[in-house]
Amino acid sequence: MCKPDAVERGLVGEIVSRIERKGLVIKEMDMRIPSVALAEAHYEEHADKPFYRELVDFLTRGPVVAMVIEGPDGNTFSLMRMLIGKTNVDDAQPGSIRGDFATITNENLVHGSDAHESAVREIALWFPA
Ligand SMILES: Nc1nc2c(ncn2[C@@H]2O[C@H](COP(=O)(O)OP(=O)(O)O)[C@@H](O)[C@H]2O)c(=O)[nH]1
Ligand SMILES: [Mg+2]
Repeated sequence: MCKPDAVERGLVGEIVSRIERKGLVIKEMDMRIPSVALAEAHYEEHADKPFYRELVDFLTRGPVVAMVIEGPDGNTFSLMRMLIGKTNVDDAQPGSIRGDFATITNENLVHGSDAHESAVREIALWFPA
């Protein structure tokens, strides 16, 4: 998902281009402002963190671009996490999306599922059948 900061900064094309050039396939794509309920459900694993409210406010402040990305194996989430880079901007390597374009961890441009099961859960949330 391109988060609101990515849309605000005009980086959606750059991010989508990197996904395509990697050889991954965009199966679904939808731009929308998520409801608070959707943002809360999306980040439910962080519900007990001190930054949860800030995270939900951030994700709902403007449009995001939600995508379903498919690769040849069951490891697409892992390939995407490589493209995206580490969560903390101090660790995100140049060459990754966060490493090249993000300067603050709170606004690090992209969300990527962190496991196959997370991807299944998140796809059902964002693209209900
Ligand atoms: N405000 C705030 N946001 C944070 C902090 N740590 C992480 N985040 C944000 O919360 C998102 C979710 O955290 P996490 O699942 O650990 O990272 P990700 O899977 O790499 O996106 C991150 O992408 C950051 O945007 C923090 O300490 N404060
Ligand atoms: Mg995460």
